[in-house]
Amino acid sequence: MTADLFDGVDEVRPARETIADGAMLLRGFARPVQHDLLRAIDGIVTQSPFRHMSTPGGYQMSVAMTNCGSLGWVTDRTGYRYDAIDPDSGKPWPDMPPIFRELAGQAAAQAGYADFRPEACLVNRYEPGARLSLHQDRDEENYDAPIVSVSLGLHAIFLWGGLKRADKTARYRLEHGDVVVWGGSSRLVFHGVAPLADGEHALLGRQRINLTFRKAR
Ligand code: MD3
Ligand code: FE
Repeated sequence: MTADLFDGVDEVRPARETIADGAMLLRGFARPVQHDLLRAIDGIVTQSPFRHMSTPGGYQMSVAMTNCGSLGWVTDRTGYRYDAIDPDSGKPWPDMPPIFRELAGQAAAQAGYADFRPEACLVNRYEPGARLSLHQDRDEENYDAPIVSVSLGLHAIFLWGGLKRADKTARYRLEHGDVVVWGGSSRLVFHGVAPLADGEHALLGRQRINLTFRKAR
């Protein structure tokens, strides 16, 4: 076989990289639908704009958030929870766009999780300097389903720790179009995002948007 037999193969079969047991990085997996995703995000944000939520500890998050789907993740002074209602609009979160469902389902299937049907999609917006400190995702009722995340816009340095907060962290650069499926023994690993470096992305400008798909119940 010659090298040129592989030319173009990456276009249809994205590179996969295993980050840890159960955690698979699909580089560029979302690129073919990038414009559809951005259009869908615009629609969501028109109904439920990005906002900086407060934590139970009284801090305002540097990451701005909104949601779509039948449940959305929210935090306020009383705690973290999934809620069917956007507390700002008083209305249900925007429907999950079909392109979101399809992308999340196909990514999960690539990583070996058939029939992933998330009802919650958290949309995180990072501007330069915004960060997410080390945490576990534990607000879901069961941890059997994976979480699928989609990175768009400026790259982020993703911090990947262990099952204890003090475990040392590895760093991964997540770029525009990268999709990660987090399941199995990776589901409860501590993780975070380092302060976003300034930059200018051709499609998104000075921001990074991350979609996080979850089965909450
Ligand atoms: C690993 N978001 O919303 S996505 C979050 O880039 C969150 O906005 C980050 O962590 C972001 O909770 C990271 C990657 C991610 C999401 C959930 C995970 C990694 C995960 C759950 C378990 C293990
Ligand atoms: Fe998280």
